[in-house]
Amino acid sequence: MSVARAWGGLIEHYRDRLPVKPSDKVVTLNEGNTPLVRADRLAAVVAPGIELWLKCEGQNPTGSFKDRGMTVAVTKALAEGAEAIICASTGNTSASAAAYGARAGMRAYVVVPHGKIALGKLSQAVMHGARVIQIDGNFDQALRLVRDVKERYPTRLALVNSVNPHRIEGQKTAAFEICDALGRAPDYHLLPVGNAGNITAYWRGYREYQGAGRVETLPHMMGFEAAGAAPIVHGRVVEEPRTIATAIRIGNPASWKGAEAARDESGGAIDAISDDDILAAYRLLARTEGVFAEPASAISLAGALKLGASGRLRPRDVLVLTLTGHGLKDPDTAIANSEAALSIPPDLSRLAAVLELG
Ligand code: AN7
Repeated sequence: MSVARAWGGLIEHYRDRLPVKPSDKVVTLNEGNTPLVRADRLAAVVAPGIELWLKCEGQNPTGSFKDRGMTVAVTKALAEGAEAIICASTGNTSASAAAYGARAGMRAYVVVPHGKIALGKLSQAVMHGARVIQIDGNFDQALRLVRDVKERYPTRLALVNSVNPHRIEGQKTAAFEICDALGRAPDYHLLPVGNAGNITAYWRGYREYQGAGRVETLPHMMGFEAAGAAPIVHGRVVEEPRTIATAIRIGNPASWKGAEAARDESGGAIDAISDDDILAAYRLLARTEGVFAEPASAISLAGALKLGASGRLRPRDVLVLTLTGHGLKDPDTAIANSEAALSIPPDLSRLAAVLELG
């Protein structure tokens, strides 16, 4: 009988493909190894005969894919002797930085746009003891600010946004996991695009696995921006990005070029999705498959529906959708987009009437 070894986090598992030295003390919450869930009921809605898989990144320790990059970035920050970590964030990066900062015993500072952070993410950042600094401005301005402060104090602070190359390195492991689970690369990989670090990371991961002979083919990378925050789709900076999907309310993505390279080298596309279509997919995903993802993540499904409707998909095509963050991150949007609870007295006949039994 073989003894299963507990999952020790993605640095332990993919160490030979990551920039971590044997002497680095690994800062981990056992992130990675997230479920890849087959979704046949949704597949039938998207296009006939396709295979559809959900990479459920909300099952990471802080509820988003950011933990993959953060374990590597904070491990390196600690090794390099930084006193503190800092990031700008639309929410999930701040939650992850706060948790990994706590784990490492380092101070964490997070700079966020005032009033535009989902409740769950803000709760995480404050609970893990990060100093939360709100600015009267958007994410792009917050990122500019933290890049400037990093430039002025280069050795004392570690910047843990995805402009930090260690973040991208960690995040590429999601592509490895998908290939390891499927025994091949998908035909299409669909994911949200905000600051564009993740699409850059996935593309690097798939190419690296192909280069190593682990997979033969590469997926078409299909990225989706919210229509009110779609700089890459339109080829110009959006000064005042707007969308219900606050995670991707970004008008000037740091990894713009990485996203374009992923799109062009893979024969993929980056498209825009309206808030109405994001919200419809958000509800459909939760109701059809029992998987609760936050609005920004649901854009992957909205994109799949659009791709299916275009007639481009063929039977037996394999699609993987990254669901980047857990639905519990943003309870306000969930409640606002669901039927209100019913209130009745504690009375059997009233309950039976509601159940259409009597
Ligand atoms: C759920 O937390 O930018 O294109 O500051 O939280 O790699 O930026 C979050 C981004 C998609 C976009 N889905 O990923 C932040 C932040 C969710 C996210 C994205 C984010 P990138």
